[in-house]
Amino acid sequence: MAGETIRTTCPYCGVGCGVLATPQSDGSVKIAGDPDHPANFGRLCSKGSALGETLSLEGRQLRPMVDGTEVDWDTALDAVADRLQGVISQYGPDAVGLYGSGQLLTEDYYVANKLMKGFIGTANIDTNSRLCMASSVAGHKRAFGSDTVPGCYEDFEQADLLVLVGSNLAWCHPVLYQRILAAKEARPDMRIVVIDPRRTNAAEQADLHLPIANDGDVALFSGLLAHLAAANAVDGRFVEKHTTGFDTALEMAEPWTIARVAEATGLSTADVAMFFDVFAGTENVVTIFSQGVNQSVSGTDKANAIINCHLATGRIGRPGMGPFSITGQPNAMGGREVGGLANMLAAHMDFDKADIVERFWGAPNIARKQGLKAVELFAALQEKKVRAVWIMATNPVVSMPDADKAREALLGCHTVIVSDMYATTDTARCADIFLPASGWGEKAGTVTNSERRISRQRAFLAHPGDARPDWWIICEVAKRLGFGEAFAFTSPAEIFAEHAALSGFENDGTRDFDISGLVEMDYETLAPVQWPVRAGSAPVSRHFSDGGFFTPDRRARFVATQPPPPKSTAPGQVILNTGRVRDHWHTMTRTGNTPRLSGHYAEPFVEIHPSDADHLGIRGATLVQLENALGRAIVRAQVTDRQRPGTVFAPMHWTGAYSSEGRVNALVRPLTDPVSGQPGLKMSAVSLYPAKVALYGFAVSAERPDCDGADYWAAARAEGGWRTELALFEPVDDAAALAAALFGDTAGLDVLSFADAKSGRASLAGFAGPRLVFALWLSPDPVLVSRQWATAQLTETHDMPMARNAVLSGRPGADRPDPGPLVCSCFGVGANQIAALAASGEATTVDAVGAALKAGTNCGSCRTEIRRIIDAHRLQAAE
Ligand SMILES: Nc1nc2c(c(=O)[nH]1)N[C@H]1C(S)=C(S)[C@@H](COP(=O)(O)OP(=O)(O)OC[C@H]3O[C@@H](n4cnc5c(=O)[nH]c(N)nc54)[C@H](O)[C@@H]3O)O[C@H]1N2
Ligand SMILES: Nc1nc2c(c(=O)[nH]1)N[C@H]1C(S)=C(S)[C@@H](COP(=O)(O)OP(=O)(O)OC[C@H]3O[C@@H](n4cnc5c(=O)[nH]c(N)nc54)[C@H](O)[C@@H]3O)O[C@H]1N2
Ligand code: SF4
Ligand SMILES: [Mo]
Repeated sequence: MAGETIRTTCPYCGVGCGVLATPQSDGSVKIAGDPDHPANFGRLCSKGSALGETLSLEGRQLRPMVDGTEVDWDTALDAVADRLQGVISQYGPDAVGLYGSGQLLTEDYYVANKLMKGFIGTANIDTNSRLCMASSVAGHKRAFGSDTVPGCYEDFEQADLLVLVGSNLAWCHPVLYQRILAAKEARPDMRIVVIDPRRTNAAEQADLHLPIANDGDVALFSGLLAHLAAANAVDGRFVEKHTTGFDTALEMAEPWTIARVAEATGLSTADVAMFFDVFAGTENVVTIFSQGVNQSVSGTDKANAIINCHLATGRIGRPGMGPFSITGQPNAMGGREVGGLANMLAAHMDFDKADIVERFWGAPNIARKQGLKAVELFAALQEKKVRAVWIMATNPVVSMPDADKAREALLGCHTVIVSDMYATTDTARCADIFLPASGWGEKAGTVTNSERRISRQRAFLAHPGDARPDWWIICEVAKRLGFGEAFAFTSPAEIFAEHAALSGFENDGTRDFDISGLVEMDYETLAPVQWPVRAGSAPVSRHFSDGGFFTPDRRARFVATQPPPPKSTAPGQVILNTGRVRDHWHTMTRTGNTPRLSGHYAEPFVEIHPSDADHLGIRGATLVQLENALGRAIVRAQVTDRQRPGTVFAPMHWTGAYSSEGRVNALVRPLTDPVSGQPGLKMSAVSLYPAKVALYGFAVSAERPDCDGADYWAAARAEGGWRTELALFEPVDDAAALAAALFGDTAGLDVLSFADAKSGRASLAGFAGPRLVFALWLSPDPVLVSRQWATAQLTETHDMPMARNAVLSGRPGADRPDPGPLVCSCFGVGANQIAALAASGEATTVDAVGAALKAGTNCGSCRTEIRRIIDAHRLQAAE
């Protein structure tokens, strides 16, 4: 039966878009952007639009498991409590740890923190936000005395200059990027500067791209501070009245002349000067920063070097201006509010406020000192200082630096408890106890987005099987540990009310985070609201325009920053930079289930500048081995001048579930920022070698192939089945035997085969009636078959011998042209289709392409790629 439309919030990025979910009578769920939500006003990106396709129960583990056996909840919860209690009794509370996630809802997070820091009595609870936001948090606290994002999204639209530092907003916060592009279209004078070593999709639309050398940011913003002073752009009144430390910071910055900055950043003096001039000369400036800032061993200094420039010019907290740390996960901000980080307590209180929290909770065992931060926690697991760990809503075997070591630490640990929806994640495979969590659509609570806006997530599906929300699981364990009274919550609403009350408890305006005005509200109908919401006052959108910082003297602090010494790599090594692609979410546990989101990039890859590729003997589309002392990975080479020479880029997404050796974090060093403890995930030295491949393969199949026998594989969902890249390091003589190993017994199928001894190419295709069951193409060189076309054959009918032969030969017939690599995932439009339109002159603008093919007309995330294709044709035509 079709259900009513439920207003909820997207579970992916920190934009926090409102979503309308309407269950349909056929069991599917219709997804649309919520036109009334102030984050997105109806827009959704490719990931948000495809949410309906991630709700299938396929692959879900719906019963608890203890030591590999399915059990009921009582047994599982007793086992968790017994094992934790056993470790605590023998080794003390600091021998247990909890590793959580910015994807927990505020209510889950609140009880997790309360249990650990107030009742078990250890601050060993940290989260994947340590890998994500910790340097921004530390930078905010150093400058403002509190972890406060001063502005709001509207500022992006009102700014005359937007500076994106280490942020690929076009792919990682697509709806905000679309809002910015729309504002720029309305006000073409608006300028966008992108500071990123790679020419990203965000950089492609910018007025100025500064391809900065990795970790050149502190030098750049130190130089900018010196320039602002020299150019008389400093707001003397603001600095005098609301800040301290300006002179020392300036003194440290002054040696950073444009020439020295250029040298340290690898930028031209002209580009540096242009950036400094436009920054100095524009009052309405917003600087958005993300993981190119945070994920660095100088991350906190980068954040402060940026904030210094905004404090110096007084451009903070007023419309259209301010430093803006953009959050990654849907509830990265909520996690900071409840104290999910090991160095914070709760409700933005530090450990010096432990008495307040102790009183409020009636806590028997309040933690009074910081706990272990993520990287330290995994080191402590390895050293057996921590003997039991509970991992919730994160996949550290993929996402932690030195990921092989993280796995080893878990495998050697006495008790590993994992709460997830899927028991097949690389991390859940290390669990002694698996707890089946309810997922998006099944659970209810709140999330806080990048602009401090709290929105409800609401359930529109029943809990499947035994799956339960995290808050419930945590409270049940707390009861079994003897803390029943403090965890007697029966709903997320009750938890939220307590969280809101704590934020106002003994606050009196001394702490930024105060939502005491929400204690009495109706949780069910709560509309999106920005904090603070103090009891009796209106919500506040912007902070600090008139000082009022949360330091003891209410003044902001300039932080004198010193750029890190230049990094050198050993001869033959390059710097490995890592990050995200448009359509995948982290370790792909959800986006990997949808054909629509698996087509844009279907394989782990590394982007290499042509000069490095030449030098290293690496050809595009071949396989490359990345290696260093920590580990190795094998991925596809993409040769592109969008890279800086000397650095390569690989996505963080691929896991052991989707590839043989695509987990790049096996190579990422666990070095951390000294202030925030955040690891520098974007800068590891690696060596690159061409992989010694004897035979490349590509396959499409109705069922997932068994790739155990392949030396390299990467499998991706496709409409109608799977598409799989393969490679073998030794030659194979019997292609039919290989096909049987991959696809099972082929008896019963009509199998066509082709082999050419001279070229070494071979192919096989198996049909059941008109349906293609599998096709396999083999070649000593990378297989030259159009992936989009080949994949589409899984859903075509093949009655005619000609159609079957076309499959075998891997060549599209005239009746079924090759659409080319996927560009628009919403409407399945490929690059060749767009190029053909551009070449024919029928469409010369992105909108015209949209009118003809619909591409780019839903979420808009692919519009920059469409533009690139059109521009390439313009250039060709002009040549
Ligand atoms: N599609 C998609 N969107 C997502 C996510 C996802 O998994 N997929 N994840 C979400 C999460 S949790 C997060 S944290 C955000 C991350 O959002 P972003 O931070 O925008 O994404 P990243 O790709 O990790 O890194 C951003 C850029 O930093 C650049 N960079 C690397 N080193 C440096 C440096 O030293 N200086 C400068 N200036 N730049 C550098 C990289 O080249 C990269 O282009 O995305 C969120 N949104
Ligand atoms: N090299 C490199 N490494 C990185 C990064 C990088 O840029 N480069 N980025 C870092 C950053 S910013 C981040 S945020 C991390 C992300 O890394 P992870 O947090 O490890 O990645 P996810 O795939 O989002 O993991 C979330 C897990 O929680 C499960 N899950 C989803 N919803 C729920 C729920 O409600 N309850 C429970 N119990 N489980 C749930 C999902 O199935 C999934 O297994 O990666 C970090 N690692
Ligand atoms: S931008 Fe996309 S992923 Fe982020 S919240 Fe909005 S719809 Fe979700
Ligand atoms: Mo993140």
